[in-house]
This record gives sequence, C-alpha cells and structure tokens, in this order.
Amino acid sequence: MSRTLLIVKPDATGRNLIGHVINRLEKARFTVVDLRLVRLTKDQARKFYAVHEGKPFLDSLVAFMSSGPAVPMVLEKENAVDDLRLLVGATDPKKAACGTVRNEIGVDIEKNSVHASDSDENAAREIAFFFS
Ligand code: FUP
Repeated sequence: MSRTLLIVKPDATGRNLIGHVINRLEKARFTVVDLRLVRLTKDQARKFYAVHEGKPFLDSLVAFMSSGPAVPMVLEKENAVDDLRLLVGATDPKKAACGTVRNEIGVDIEKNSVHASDSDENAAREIAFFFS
C-alpha cells in the first residue's frame, strides 16, 4: 500500500461536488485515510505551489485556490500516486482523457477541480503540508 494526496479545489467544492469526487475515488478502490476542509490563505496557497514561483499563472492560481473551501485528503491504494494521476487526468480538462475526473468536471486549466501529487516524494511533502 502507498499513499498520495488529493485536493478537491474551490471550483468543485463550490458546485457541491465533494461527495461526487470521493465516490469516484472509492469506486476506483482508493481508501480515504484522512480528510479536512480548509480555507487556504494566499500565503498558504503560494507555499503549496512554491514549485511554480515565477510562472505567469501563479498569482491567478493562488487567488483561485484561496477563493473558497478546499478538501485535502490522504488516499491509500497500491500504486497510489500513479493510479490517482491516471484517474484525475491531464492538467487541462480539455486535454484530459474521457472518463477522467478533470475531463468530467473540470472547468478550465486553472479551475481543474482536483489536485493529485505527482511523485511519492511530493506526496509525502504535500501530506505533511496539510496533516502534520
Ligand atoms: P498538475 O500536476 O496536473 O496539477 O499540473 P501542474 O503541476 O503543471 O500545475 C499545477 C496547477 O497550476 C494546475 F492544477 C493548474 C495550474 N496551472 C494553470 O493555472 N495554468 C497553466 O498553464 C498550468 C497550470
């Protein structure tokens, strides 16, 4: 078993899709092992996305991520990081494969409904960020 982090982003919480996302995860055999509802400050959002410092989309992304409630959760499954990335789909919902969560409910490349850790190392860092 391994662990990864998923965040239901503010565009999805604002459309009452928290339960829908969790249902999709559980149907795909992920187990929710920890979960919170948070309202990130701009400073916290900027810290979470520190890897994107200097990118042109960062200010808008930080404003979006702090615009409403978000639901970070720790998920457990064999091969959790890679399997979750497959279930979530490409960053841009328009490019995400049919059947992926972002293709289904994402609005645009910024408001793409969910975050999923992209490596075991980042999963550990991101889990510690929300669940210390
Ligand atoms: P992902 O790993 O799929 O979440 O994608 P990235 O780490 O490349 O990007 C992190 C977040 O930045 C995305 F979820 C959305 C946002 N982003 C934009 O708003 N515009 C872009 O051009 C690229 C990413």
